[in-house]
Amino acid sequence: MQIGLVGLQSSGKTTLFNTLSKESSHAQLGKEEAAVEVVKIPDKRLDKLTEIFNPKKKVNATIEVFDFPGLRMSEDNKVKITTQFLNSVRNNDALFYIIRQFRDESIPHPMLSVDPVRDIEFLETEFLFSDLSFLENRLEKLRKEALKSKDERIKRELPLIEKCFAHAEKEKPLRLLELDENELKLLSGYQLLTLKPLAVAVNFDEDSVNKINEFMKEIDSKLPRLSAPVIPFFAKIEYEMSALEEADRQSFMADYGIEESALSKILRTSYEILGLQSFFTVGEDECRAWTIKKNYTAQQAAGVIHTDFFNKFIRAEVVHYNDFIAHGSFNKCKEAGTWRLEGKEYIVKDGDILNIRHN
Ligand SMILES: Nc1nc2c(ncn2[C@@H]2O[C@H](COP(=O)(O)OP(=O)(O)OP(=O)(O)O)[C@@H](O)[C@H]2O)c(=O)[nH]1
Ligand SMILES: [Mg+2]
Repeated sequence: MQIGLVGLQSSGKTTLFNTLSKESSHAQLGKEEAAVEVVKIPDKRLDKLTEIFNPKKKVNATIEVFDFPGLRMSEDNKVKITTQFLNSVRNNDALFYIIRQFRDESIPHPMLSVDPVRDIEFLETEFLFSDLSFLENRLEKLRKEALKSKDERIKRELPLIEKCFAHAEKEKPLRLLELDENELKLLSGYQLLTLKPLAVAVNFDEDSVNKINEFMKEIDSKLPRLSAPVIPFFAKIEYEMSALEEADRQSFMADYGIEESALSKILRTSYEILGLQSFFTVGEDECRAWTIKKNYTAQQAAGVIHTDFFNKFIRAEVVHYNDFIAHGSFNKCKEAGTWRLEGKEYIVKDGDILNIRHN
């Protein structure tokens, strides 16, 4: 899974990005290309399982985070989005708008004033225009083709693109349009920007903690079509904290009234907007967390571990993490009836511990 941090220049993307990884920082200011980091997803349940099984290896689930260069003012005093930028952003599975709320005279804003609502609207509008122009071209092409071809795909796609275009024309992001699984499949190759799962992360300065509630209300009333989670964070102090040991960081965070780190919020929100969950595999060799979509069957989950496990799937041994911790061992779980053998249609739950039986 890939998530992209996008926004205007100097909104705090790279500062946030650098808190994601404590070991290294690959990002550089002002580069044309996005920097990327593979971020380990912290999981207390995996830590606990590792403690119990004492395996040779512990493998966290990971997510790739892309830090995009910010949008800046061009020579005609306007902030512009290039096609190249849009195309690289398109490759992400989900987007995070990184929006500046902090005020600092020494750091100029590319639109010359700090106005988070305006900045969110700007990104939304640009992305919507990009989708609209794609849909318009596609529509024209499909209509021409429909006249001379009886192709099944064209027949199915034309009304869908018409529906999307009519929706986007009303200046509504495509994520607000109700689409079924088949329709989403037909659209998936086009990588429409306003159809992507979105979250908005707002970079507050440390003195503004008490303004957050008011700000959230303002977003709700001024941007009713946003329909994306809004998460406040504090790039600067979180970056300073990221160098500290865990215990010191906890007390530092408490001093500022920060309940959850930006990293944790961003990863949790990514899972939410992408509809993801985790399952575990355990053993003496390895304890591992895997990422799958919600509603994945046991067979699909097996396929994430290995394609052979999908093809040669027989059954899955399943215990939920909570049951395992409550009873202490697989044998105790068997006695209690919480250890089960499930077939390939079983819908995996977040926190299931699986062992795949295969040919
Ligand atoms: N005062 C203050 N400064 C901040 C805060 N967050 C970031 N900065 C500063 O703002 C400047 C720009 O931050 P970056 O993280 O590089 O911003 P960016 O969004 O990556 O910028 P571009 O990549 O150029 O678009 C840096 O000097 C940061 O130290 C903040 O919360 N408060
Ligand atoms: Mg940057």
